[in-house]
Amino acid sequence: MKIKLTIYHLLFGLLALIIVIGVLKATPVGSKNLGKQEISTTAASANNIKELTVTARQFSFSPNAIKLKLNQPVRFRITSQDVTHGFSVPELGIDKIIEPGKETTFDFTPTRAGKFLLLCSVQCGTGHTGMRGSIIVE
Ligand SMILES: [Cu+2]
Repeated sequence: MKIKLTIYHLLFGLLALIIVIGVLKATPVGSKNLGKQEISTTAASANNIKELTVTARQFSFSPNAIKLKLNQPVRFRITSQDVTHGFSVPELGIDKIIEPGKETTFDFTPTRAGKFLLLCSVQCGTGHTGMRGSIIVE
């Protein structure tokens, strides 16, 4: 009888502990506020970044000469007016697929000055190989 009681006590204690942990996890007031702060900080820096809109179509980029400032982050917003294209700058490690009807967005910070070849990396038709441009970092 005495042993049974101890097991029941143990089980009850364990159950109570699980409930307490569950309640603590469900209401992390401090960490929730922290999460919100982090999100707003990201939003603030997101608003400060310079945005560049590029349009791809058969068989060109517009603009086709993109000027960037060294070490200054930019956000590319690229769309296609017709078929799937690529937005590729091999020397800068950029290679994105641009699907029609969908904006492709990515952030990029140029850390090398110079003129870099921009090309379409998706076979998009007869003029594909001529679909080129440049990224100029100064
Ligand atoms: Cu192409």
